[in-house]
Amino acid sequence: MALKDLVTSCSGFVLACLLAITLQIFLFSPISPVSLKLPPLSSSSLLPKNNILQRVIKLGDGLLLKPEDVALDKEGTLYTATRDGWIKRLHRNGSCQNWKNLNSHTLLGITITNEGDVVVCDVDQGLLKVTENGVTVLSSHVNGSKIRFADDVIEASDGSLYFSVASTKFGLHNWYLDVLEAKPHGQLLKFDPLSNETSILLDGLGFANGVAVSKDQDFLVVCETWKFRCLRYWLKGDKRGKTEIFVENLPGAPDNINLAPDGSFWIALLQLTSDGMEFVHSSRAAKHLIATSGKFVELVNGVHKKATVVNVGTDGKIIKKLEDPNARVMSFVTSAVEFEDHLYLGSLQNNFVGKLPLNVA
Ligand SMILES: *[C@@H]1O[C@H](CO)[C@@H](O)[C@H](O)[C@H]1NC(C)=O
Ligand SMILES: *[C@@H]1O[C@H](CO)[C@@H](O)[C@H](O)[C@H]1NC(C)=O
Ligand SMILES: *[C@@H]1O[C@H](CO)[C@@H](O)[C@H](O)[C@H]1NC(C)=O
Ligand SMILES: [Ca+2]
Ligand SMILES: [Ca+2]
Repeated sequence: MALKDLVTSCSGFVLACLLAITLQIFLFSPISPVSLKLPPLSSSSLLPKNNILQRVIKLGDGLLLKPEDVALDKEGTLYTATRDGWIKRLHRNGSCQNWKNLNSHTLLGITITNEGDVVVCDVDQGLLKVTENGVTVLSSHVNGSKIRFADDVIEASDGSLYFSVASTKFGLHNWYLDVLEAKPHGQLLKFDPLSNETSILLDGLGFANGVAVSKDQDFLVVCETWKFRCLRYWLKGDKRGKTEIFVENLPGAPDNINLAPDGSFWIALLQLTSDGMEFVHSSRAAKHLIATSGKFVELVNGVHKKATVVNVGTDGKIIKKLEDPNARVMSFVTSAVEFEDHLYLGSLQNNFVGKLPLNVA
């Protein structure tokens, strides 16, 4: 065979292989992506860099497996749901108690009601109530469909429970595919404890995550992770039932949000993309390719590289930003709760709750 023929047949073979791989990637892709606009870089340079989150004290180190969210009751007992299915309690005297086992690896947002009950989101089962006497499912269906990926919950003073569904399409283990697809599959739901009914308040949200109620109970804030913004949903007044942007172009992708005692909010921000991988979000072809392998997704996903929380006023202005810029002590911080001049930080990477005195911040 002449060299020329060999080159021709080889390149033909290579071309056929490339075509086969491409078809494979597009036909069997788990996502049908669109382009995602990342916030302008200027939004992250507004506030000075710092490493304040490296000063946390580690609570329950090694005993609390990836505590995504934390809540404190009026007495100062801390509750968190861990990856091994426990609702654990940290008492003021420092002791860590395995309180209730819910036999689930997918417990996320947690809150304490005015009556002192614990309500927790389970990605698989929906909204659960946990008391000394046991566990009950409060809400598992909405509008005839099973609730998938309940993410965060908050109680309003009238007893209504507002909770988010991050994605009706993807699950907790492949949540990043929702980011890559960049189509809004999130919802804001309401559970009415008088009728036991669940209704859809907002649909088509970009990974609906943290939910908080304002100090005056006049609005809700719900965060849309890959839209880098949070929405304000009015509960009272002329704008009741209306939605507007609360804060946008956040210097990170918002996860949980919690009301601070002064009426402002603490929002945990995720570094959604590894440095240098931003181009993936504007290329449908790159997204299809990345979605074929968990290893590729890990390369693009930047959540383990950093920790950031911001304090945002009721006017939607960022007041403060606290970071661990190189994940030396904490990364993938998913929640920040203020209680008695300290911040308590949950994470889907660390096996402790971080406690930060706010007088150093
Ligand atoms: C800490 O407080 C809890 C709750 O009051 C109690 O059950 C526990 O025994 C205490 N542990 C220690 C070491 O004092
Ligand atoms: C409720 O379900 C019906 C029937 O499946 C559907 O047409 C409708 O769009 C749903 N409503 C909402 C708000 O999702
Ligand atoms: C709501 O559920 C609770 C607990 O299952 C039950 O006791 C109560 O009667 C229910 N209320 C209505 C209006 O169905
Ligand atoms: Ca929460
Ligand atoms: Ca969350």
